[in-house]
This record gives sequence, C-alpha cells and structure tokens, in this order.
Amino acid sequence: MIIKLIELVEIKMPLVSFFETSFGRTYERRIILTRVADKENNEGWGECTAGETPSYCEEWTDGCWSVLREILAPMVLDKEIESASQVWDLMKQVRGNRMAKAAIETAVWDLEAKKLNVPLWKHLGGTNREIACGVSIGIQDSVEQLFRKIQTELDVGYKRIKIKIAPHWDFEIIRQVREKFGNILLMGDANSAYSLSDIDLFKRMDAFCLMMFEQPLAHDDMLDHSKLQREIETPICLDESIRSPEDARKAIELGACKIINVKLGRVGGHAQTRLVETIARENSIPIWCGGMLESGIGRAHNIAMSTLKGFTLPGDVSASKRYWHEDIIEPEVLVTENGTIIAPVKAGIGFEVKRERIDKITVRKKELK
Ligand code: OSB
Ligand code: MG
Repeated sequence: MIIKLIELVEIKMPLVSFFETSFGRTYERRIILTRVADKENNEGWGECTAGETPSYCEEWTDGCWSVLREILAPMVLDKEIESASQVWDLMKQVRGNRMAKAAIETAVWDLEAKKLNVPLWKHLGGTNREIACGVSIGIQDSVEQLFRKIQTELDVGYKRIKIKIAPHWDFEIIRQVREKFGNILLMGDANSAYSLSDIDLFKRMDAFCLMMFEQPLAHDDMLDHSKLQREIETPICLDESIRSPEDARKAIELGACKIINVKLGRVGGHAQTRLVETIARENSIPIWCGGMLESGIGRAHNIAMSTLKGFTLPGDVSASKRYWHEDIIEPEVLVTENGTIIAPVKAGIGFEVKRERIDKITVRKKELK
C-alpha cells in the first residue's frame, strides 16, 4: 500500500454546552480531520484529538497543523508499506506529537479496513461488539445543574458517571452526589489538579467508594501517584501520564495505578493502543476508552478500539448528540437503552462521512501529495 494523498481539514464545531475541566472551559472545538488516499483512490479518515490550547498536553490544534503538514505527512506520503500497522514506524524519528501521528495512522487503518471490506473493529482484532458507555460531566456552575445533568444521563441508560473534580469542586460535591444518587457507578477526574500535599483529602474521599480517581496528580508523574496509591483504597486511574506502551509497563510496575484510561490520540494510534492493551491485559489491569470531545470520526475510531478484549470498563464514548447539534457522520453515534454502543457492520470506521457538512464548517484545508 502506498499513501498518495493526505488532506488536512480543520473544522469548527460549537459544543451543545460548554465543557469545563480543572484546566478550563471549552465552548467550541477546532478539530483537524485527516483524509488519506492510495492510488486507486481508496480513502480513509482520521481525527486529531488535540485541544485548542496546550492544556491537557503539549499538543494543540495549530501546533498539530504545522507538524502534520511540514513534518509527518511527508514521512508517510509515497512510502511503500505492507499494512497500517507500519505507519507508526515511518514517523519514528519524530519524538512525541502522538496525537498528530495518530491522526494519520488511524486514517490509514480506516483505509486498509475499507480496502479489505471489513469493519475496522474486526480488523483491529476486536471481540466485544457491544461496548459499555459512561459519560464525562464537566464542572458546572451549581450543584443543582450537576444533579440535573447526572439525572439526564442516568435516564438515558449510561452505565457510569464521571464527574470532573478540582480543589473548589471535590469533597462536598461528591458527598452530595452520593447522597442524592446512592450507589451509582461514580468516579472523579482531576486532570492533575492536586499534589501529594492533598493526601489527607484523598484519604477522606475513600469514604465515597468511587470506582477510581482519574489522574489526580501531575500530568507527567508516576512516582507520586504510586505513593498516593499506597495510602488510599480507591483505585487510581492514569490518563495524561500514559503516553506509550512503555509508560503503561512502568506505571504498572511502580504501582502508580490500578486502572488505565487509553486515549487513541494520546498513545499515538491503533497500533500503539494494541500494545498498551496487551500489557494491561497481561497484568490484569482493566482499561477503558477515554474521550477528547471528538467529532463523529474520532468517536467511530474510539468505538472500534473499545472492542478489544482488555477494554473491560465503561468508556467515555457516548452519543453524538451529547456534544453536537449535527455530527459529521451518518448515522450519528447512538446509544442503546442499556447504555451501550454496538459497533457497526460496515467496512472501515463503519459510518458515512458527511463531506458536504464538513465543507460547510471548514476553516482551512490543505492537500499534500
Ligand atoms: O481528561 O478525560 C479527560 C475532555 C477533554 C480533555 C480531557 C478529558 C476530557 C473528557 C471528555 O473527560 C471525555 C469525552 O470526550 O466525553
Ligand atoms: Mg481524564
């Protein structure tokens, strides 16, 4: 297979409602989509999951645009590869920039699956066609608003509620959520808002029996997480800290986490995800699929990835309509009344890409050949 064309398309999509984490509020997404094609014009689509600012990690929309256009696309174009699993190696000389790399790599996987006429999830080796879904609920302006959002999602059937936590929005909020909603599957994601000096707070929050605390400490830390984990009962789940299969191995060895959130972009695409999944599964560490407020294309890739055997906990993969008035794929992502998504039967990502819709919301595009 030879990739002859890489098209970058930046789109702008307003969120149905703002999303607030410990690092800030997002009202509107600026997303880079990638379209790759071979010489027979088979095509595949991917999505760059970087945020609009380098706050979750170093990567961000404008930075990814440059590195994709100037560095990564030329490394992949016109190179003979046997399969999509080799795309990562073509970009090996570049350090980091995993979300940008994944934008190209995942698109090639879609292309390859379409060429073989198989659903991407099967092509990746997925086994669980029906995946369990949770929701991630940002920091709200009031507790009442948070209660309303949680109630709405429970009514829809989602299996697990994740709330974002931060120093002004933690103990007392979780206490009230537990009091109102009882024994629901509940977890808190801090996006690195705390340090080891908060250890007593975490010990006190053990009383709420959360499924896990997600990334309580620094975005690049493992050692302090291992110290915190030794002091508390609640499992720690690492998100930001796990950027590679090697990171997963080290975190597990250190005892820095008991659960891992895998984000397709953060670890560099499907091939790297499969390696993380293997390491986690061999060490009996449950994993789940994290989200980055993706459009339908990124969501479709997340669904395919979530069918791998090791993904045993509900992920942050939810219906299109929670985020978008109109998605860019057809059908949009739907959730069953059991709070699950059923991976599609069609080839590749299994959803039609609505090119006309994309054209309407395109901010800039660039064809690289
Ligand atoms: O930490 O999981 C996170 C969104 C943006 C940046 C970081 C995170 C998130 C989410 C949203 O929690 C998950 C979703 O896409 O539903
Ligand atoms: Mg997180």
